Amino acid sequence: MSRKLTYFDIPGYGECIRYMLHYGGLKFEDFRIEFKAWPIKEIKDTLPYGQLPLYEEDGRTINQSMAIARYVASQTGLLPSDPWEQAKLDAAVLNMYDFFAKMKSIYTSQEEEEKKKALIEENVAFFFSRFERDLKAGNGHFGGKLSWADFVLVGSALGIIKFLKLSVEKDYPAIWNLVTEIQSMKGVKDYVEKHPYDENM
Ligand SMILES: N[C@@H](CCC(=O)N[C@@H](CS)C(=O)NCC(=O)O)C(=O)O
Repeated sequence: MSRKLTYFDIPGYGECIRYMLHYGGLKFEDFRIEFKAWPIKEIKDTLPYGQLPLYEEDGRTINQSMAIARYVASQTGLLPSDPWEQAKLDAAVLNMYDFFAKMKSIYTSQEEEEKKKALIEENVAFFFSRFERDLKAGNGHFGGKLSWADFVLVGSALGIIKFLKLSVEKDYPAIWNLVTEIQSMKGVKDYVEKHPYDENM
């Protein structure tokens, strides 16, 4: 089976998909586009909605990071079969997605740097305290056992934190336990060693 993930050379929306593909041992082409060189019109114009990530499998293509992540989760044992459990995890992921969207809108806004920094800190505290609470309620995992929601947090939410040059290690122990757990897993460990968060930012 041929698989290709096209995304930027940064962590962010697409990073959790890379983590899951490595976790599942699914071979794929990790096609990276230089974020600093974007927009590249010849590529952007070919994308269904002009944005990345894009995932291709045996000639079929899907966009939307979380749709791709959920599909890859279904192929790697990270999506439960029970519809209620699935919905709970969808909600956890969409809570994180609200965080991504918030960060993106602040980061790209015209606000003064100082105001942006304050807004980012305020929202990180709002969301991360809730992610921490939800992880504790699930004994260390969203929904009680390892799933794609955990990978979205460690791959993408943390990737965004690092991209913004923020540090949340000290304040959120349950989150950091999960980071350690996932980043030590076979497949993910080798990947993380080759692509530390700050390599290309
Ligand atoms: N809803 C989309 C949003 C994708 C998105 O915002 N991608 C950003 C990078 S994280 C992008 O392609 N930015 C470049 C652009 O918009 O031209 C998804 O989750 O895949």
